[in-house]
Amino acid sequence: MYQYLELMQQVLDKGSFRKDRTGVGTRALFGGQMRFDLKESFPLLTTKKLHLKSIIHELIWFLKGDTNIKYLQENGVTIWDEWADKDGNLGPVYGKQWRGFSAEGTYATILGNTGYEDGLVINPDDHDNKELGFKNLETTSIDQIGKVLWYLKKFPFSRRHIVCAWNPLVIDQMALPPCHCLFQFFVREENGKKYLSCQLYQRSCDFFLGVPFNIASYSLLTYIFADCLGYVPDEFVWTGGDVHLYDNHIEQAKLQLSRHPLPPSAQLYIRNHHEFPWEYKFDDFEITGYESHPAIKAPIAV
Ligand code: DHF
Ligand code: TMP
Repeated sequence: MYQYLELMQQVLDKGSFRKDRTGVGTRALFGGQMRFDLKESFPLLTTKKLHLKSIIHELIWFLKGDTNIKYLQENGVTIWDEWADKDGNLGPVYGKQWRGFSAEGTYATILGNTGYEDGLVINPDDHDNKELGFKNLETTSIDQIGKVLWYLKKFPFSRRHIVCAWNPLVIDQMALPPCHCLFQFFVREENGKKYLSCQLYQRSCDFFLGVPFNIASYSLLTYIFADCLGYVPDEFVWTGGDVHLYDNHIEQAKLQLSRHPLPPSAQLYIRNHHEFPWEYKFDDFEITGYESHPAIKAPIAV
C-alpha cells in the first residue's frame, strides 16, 4: 500500500487545481497506476479503517445485475443513497451493464431531448430509422460477466476478456456515469497452474474515499472469478485517469500520510465454491488478519 501513499503524495505535490462538477474543487493528476500482488495478501488500506461490509455487499449487488439501492439498504449499506431517486433507482448503472448491456432506454433518451441528437447513431428526425434502431437495439442484451467467464474457461489466453460498463447509448440516464468503467482479465500458466490477473481502468478517481473501495472491490472480483474457474488469483492492476483529491479531503489525506502503514497481512478466504460469480453471498467470504489505523471521516462530493 506504499504505492497508494506515494500516488497520494504526488497528487498533493504536483496536482493541478481544478474546478469540478460537484463545485468542491480538486487537485488532480492525469494517469496513474498501482499493482497489487494478490498472492501475497488481500489489498486493504491500513492507514485508515475500511468498511468491508459496504465493499462486499456492493460487489454482490453489481454481480446480481441490481441497480436499485433496496438490497444495499436492507444490508445496512448507505454508500449509494445520495444518488438514488425516490424509488431507489440509479438508472442503468454498473449492474445493468455488467449483466445486461443493451441500448434499453435509448428511445427515451432521444425523446427526452438530451441536446446530443445530432451525434446519435439514430437520427430522431428519421422516423423509420428510429423505429428500426429501437427494435434492434432494445432486444439485444449481453451478460458480459457470464460471457467473459465462459471465454476465460474456453480460451484462457485470449486478449479479449473485457467487461465495459461505459455504455454511450444510455449514459445520460445513469445517476452517475461509471467511474470504474472497464476491466480486463489476463491468464498465465506456470507449473501447470493458471493464474488470473485483472486490470481496471477508472476514468475518475476520488483518491481518498472511492479508490480504497475500488481496489478492494476489484481484488475481490478477481478472487471470485478465480474461484469459479479453479485458477489462482495473481495480480490486480489499477489504472486511473483523472486522479484527484477533493479540497475538503486534504487534511484527511495528510493525516493518512503521517501514519505508518501496517504489514499487509489481510487474507481472503472463500468458504463456499460456486459455479457463477453472481451466486456468491456475503457469508461465503472471510477476511482475516486485517489490522489498520482508525477510520477517517470525510464528506463525499455529490
Ligand atoms: N462520488 C464521489 N465524489 N466520490 C466517490 O468515491 C463516490 N463513490 C461512489 C458514488 N459516488 C461517489 C460509490 N462508492 C463511500 C465509498 C465508496 C462509494 C461511496 C461512498 C463512502 O462514503 N465511504 C466512507 C464511508 C463508508 C461506509 O459508510 O461504508 C468511508 O469513510 O470510506
Ligand atoms: P464525475 O462523474 O464528475 O467524474 O464524478 C464522480 C466522482 O465519484 C469522482 O470524484 C470519482 C468518484 N468515484 C470513485 O472514485 N469511485 C467510484 O467507485 C465511484 C462510483 C465514484
